Amino acid sequence: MAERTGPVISFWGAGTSRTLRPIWVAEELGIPYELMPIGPRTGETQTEDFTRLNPKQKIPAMLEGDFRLTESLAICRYLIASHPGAAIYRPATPQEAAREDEWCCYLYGELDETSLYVMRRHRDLAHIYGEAPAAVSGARDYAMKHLSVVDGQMCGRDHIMAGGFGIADVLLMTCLDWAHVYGLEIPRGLMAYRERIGRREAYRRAMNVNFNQGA
Ligand SMILES: N[C@@H](CCC(=O)N[C@@H](CS)C(=O)NCC(=O)O)C(=O)O
Repeated sequence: MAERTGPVISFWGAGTSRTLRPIWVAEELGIPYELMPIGPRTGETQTEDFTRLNPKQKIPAMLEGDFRLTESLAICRYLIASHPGAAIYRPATPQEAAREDEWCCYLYGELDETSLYVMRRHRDLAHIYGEAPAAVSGARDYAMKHLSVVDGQMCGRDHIMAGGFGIADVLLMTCLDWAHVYGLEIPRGLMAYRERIGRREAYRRAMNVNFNQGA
């Protein structure tokens, strides 16, 4: 039987911190993929075809065969679980898995959704979700508080998990980039972390694909 060489995984969505995550993990793991670079708030998430793929009308989304998956974190987890290999950190014990999960829940819940996305909703997307200056400034303060907590917890480490670069770093880095774009002052230790992680080849390739839609 002829071996299948082309991409069997398709991603939808480009141009945001959330869409960068699966693209970056695929680049880290060397997984071939094709990208439908539909953007947020362009109307492309509202089409009938896309709504069939993701009734939430959100990006990113993934399709592999007839397996549909949404949620940036879930897609990254799936890519790592379904492509064994050493290229990315994988917890070896229940305790390590729990620690990594703790970080992912924390970063996703407190930085991504509760801080940065609140700022996006009530400032950039105020025409849809309503103007709420107090919510935006509260979210900004909240982000600053948790960036400082993360900085303290990291203690200058190269990666979140002692075992190496992993999914929690993907979440942290994409939140730091987002915070930077929003003009938040990132603590010095996290700035150094951001510079180090930003030198990863796979990150650079993914940034290029996600933001420039280049090869
Ligand atoms: N929890 C979701 C959030 C996805 C999300 O809100 N995506 C935004 C763009 S970052 C979106 O698709 N918004 C709808 C639209 O732009 O039409 C994830 O992490 O994947």
